[in-house]
Amino acid sequence: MPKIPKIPTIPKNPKIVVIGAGIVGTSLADELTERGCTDVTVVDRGPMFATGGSTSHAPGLVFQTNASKTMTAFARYTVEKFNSLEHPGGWTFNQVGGLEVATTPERWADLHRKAGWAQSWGIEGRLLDPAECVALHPLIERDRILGGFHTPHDGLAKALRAAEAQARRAEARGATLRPHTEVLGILEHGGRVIGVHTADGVIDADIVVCAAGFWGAQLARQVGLVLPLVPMAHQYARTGQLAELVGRNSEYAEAGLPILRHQDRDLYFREHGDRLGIGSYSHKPMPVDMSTLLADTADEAMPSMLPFTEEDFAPAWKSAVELLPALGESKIEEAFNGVFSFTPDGHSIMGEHRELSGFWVAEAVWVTHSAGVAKAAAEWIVDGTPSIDVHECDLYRFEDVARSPKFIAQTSSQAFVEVYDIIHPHQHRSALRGLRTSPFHARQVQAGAFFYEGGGWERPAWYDANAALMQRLAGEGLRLPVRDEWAARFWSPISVAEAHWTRTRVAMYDMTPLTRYEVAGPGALTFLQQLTTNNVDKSIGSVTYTLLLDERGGIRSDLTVARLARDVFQVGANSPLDFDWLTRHQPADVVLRDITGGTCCVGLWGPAARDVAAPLCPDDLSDRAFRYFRAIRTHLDAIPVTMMRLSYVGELGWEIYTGAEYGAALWDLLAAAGQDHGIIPAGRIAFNSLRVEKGYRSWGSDMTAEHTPSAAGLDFAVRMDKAVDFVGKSALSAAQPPSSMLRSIVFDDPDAAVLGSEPVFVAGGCAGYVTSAGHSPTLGRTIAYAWLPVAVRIGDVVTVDYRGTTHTAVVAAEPVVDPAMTRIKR
Ligand code: FAD
Ligand code: THG
Repeated sequence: MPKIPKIPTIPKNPKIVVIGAGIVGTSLADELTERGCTDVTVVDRGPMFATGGSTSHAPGLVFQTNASKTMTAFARYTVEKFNSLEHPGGWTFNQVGGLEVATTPERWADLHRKAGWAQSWGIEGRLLDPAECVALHPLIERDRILGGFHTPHDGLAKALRAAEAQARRAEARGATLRPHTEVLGILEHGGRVIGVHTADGVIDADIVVCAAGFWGAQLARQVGLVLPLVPMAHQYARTGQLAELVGRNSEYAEAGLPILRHQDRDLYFREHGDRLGIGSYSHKPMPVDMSTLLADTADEAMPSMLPFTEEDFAPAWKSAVELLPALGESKIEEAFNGVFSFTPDGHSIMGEHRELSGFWVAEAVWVTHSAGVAKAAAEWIVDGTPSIDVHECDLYRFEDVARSPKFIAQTSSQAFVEVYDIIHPHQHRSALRGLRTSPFHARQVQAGAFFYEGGGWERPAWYDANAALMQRLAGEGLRLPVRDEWAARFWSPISVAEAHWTRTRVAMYDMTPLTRYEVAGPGALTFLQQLTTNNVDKSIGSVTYTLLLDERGGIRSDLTVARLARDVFQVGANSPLDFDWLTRHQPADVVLRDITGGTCCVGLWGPAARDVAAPLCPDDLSDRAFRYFRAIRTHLDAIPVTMMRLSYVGELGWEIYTGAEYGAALWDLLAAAGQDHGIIPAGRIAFNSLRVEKGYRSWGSDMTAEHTPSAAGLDFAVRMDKAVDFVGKSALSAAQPPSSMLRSIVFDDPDAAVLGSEPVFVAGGCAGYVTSAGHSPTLGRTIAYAWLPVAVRIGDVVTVDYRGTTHTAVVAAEPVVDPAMTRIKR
């Protein structure tokens, strides 16, 4: 059997050129050389190490806690590493701790949420009352604050020393440092990078890593790569001497007070000896025009320092003085508008160019995450797979819709505005909406849909037209949960009625945004067999649930594979990352097409689904004729459709696919045929609750590449005995049993709500975290998935901290609903 084309392997000790000697490039040189890749050349257009890039004047505040587990892990590694670096000039990390204060009840509540993240991701921290905050940071005006969140292991990075220390260590292992060497072009041959062109000539390379900071987008564009980052100016100012600080800090230490955030006013603070540094995000976004940047900064020593715009700082200064009255005696002595990268989602950008082997990027990285990103990038380059899940930072996570200059500019500006805002997990962008709509959109608007946005798609969360069901179901004994104000945002109890209605009657769900591909050609079967864990070599009409693993055995995605003809498969996938992964492995005899656009899908589910569809269909839809996990091409009335008998909500019914041009007719047909059966349209919230109670995982939140199938409870989708070796199989064979597992937990309080990432405690200690949750209409309780140690047993009681409120929950046997599959197979 032919082997799948492996992602090209690199020579044993490849020649690597790293463009940029900022904190990212130097950290990368260190990580690469540590892994035995010693033929590394770091080039920078500037001097080393005050190159003039963002690193040269980053004040170096490192707050580790982030909504993202991965970003937090990157930060934690950076702290660990910088704490151990040695530089003749002095410290590289000053662990003064971090303090975030709240001046509004909303922020105070949000700090509880953040304290939860810290526990979930293993960062030490404690919520403090105002007096405790002032004890830690005596400059704070006690009466201004409601409390604070203190993280003793956060602190200040001395970014330039850290860069130099890492670069020198790399140099000692054989790396070459070339300051004053500007890369003018990337050289390629036959789809591979072969070097870089500089003013001083060519440097040969097997691998080129673009770590050029906010210049990276320009460089990448030369090789046809869109990097969604926007250079943005951000104000940083230093006061004159403050009497309160005189004598507090030695010249060596620079700072002793915790780094401080006043996020209600978009400000942060650190000490510089007896002065204070103030960073402000309170001004309007100031995207930088790269074409005039050099001219704009011609008088500056640093091309990433723009002249200070005092008027933009005025409100920040006022707010700063309110929080720290000692500032009133002082004034700003030095200030600038410094430039660094913002991305649409605030995450970094890393990965290898798909069309140019050997061209890698490590971009839009804060000092905070720099060593963590560099480590993961080095593992990726050297070993082929990073040891931690990096999908949130993957270069190929962006949908086409998100790659226009307009989208990138808008969303990155918005990311700047919101950098310190309290962001609800279901808060969706308001600009650039309506870009991708299913053919059902007009009907959904008519039915009063409240739309979420995902991948550019408008996705109904619930329909106001279903409001009347609430009363009706209340009459049948359905109890609607009462949510707290935070959990009730972007949510409606109508969704509970929709979910219940699906379990008792029938509903139609817009599944159009479900990513789907056609995989066709003589090599299609072998290709899918070699990339996925389950056996997809089954009869025409079979549908298989299967996993994509990486080489380390981590779950890259979960898919459904429908065999529509001998050599034609339809794959139901999760994100653009799946398309990227398939494309990278695609052999010449396979055609891969993303057919999401141009087609549409309705999920028709509920006990009455067959009664709705059967009269419309020339084929026999009985359980005997059309079995679970089978697919057919047929017609509903006059509309050509592909029907797949499967259901992410765990009910009888089908996913019904057709061309986009038939979409509106299909919707109307089902709505009319379902009228006598009480059919309703139902939204994402109901959809999610139903799949959680049914035990189905959502890739990206419940499990990621960090987890193996057995840990995620998905061993049933892995055929170790399959004739074909699949990617990740050998890693699974060698894998240790997992130490934690994904479990279902059911909350005692029917009104308890959790939204994800909350810490879970067993016997008083934090043991894991919530991934996703919903209100189970069947149990009348909130139900969630949580990663918990394997020792935790079914029936054990756990507690969950939700923004400072403790909820109790019980570990439940899975699936909580319909373990016998009697609902779905009837
Ligand atoms: P850079 O440091 O910009 O390095 C990129 C290098 O690439 C540059 O040296 C440049 O000369 C070189 N280069 C570019 N193009 C070429 C080319 N064609 N050929 C050769 N060389 C090239 N982060 C935090 O974590 N905490 C903070 O408190 C913080 N505060 C900040 C405050 C300010 C005012 C600013 C401006 C940034 C702040 N940041 C902070 C962000 C942080 O500084 C940056 O995200 C980080 O330094 C980026 O590192 P880098 O190595 O990617 O980029
Ligand atoms: N529909 C289709 N494709 C998809 C999804 C979908 N691909 C991506 C994502 N969703 C995959 N997730 C799941 C999760 C569970 C199931 C289907 C897709 C499912 N599981 C059965 C179970 O666990 O009992 C399958 C059992 C079996 O292997 O037979 O149905 O929503 N098209």
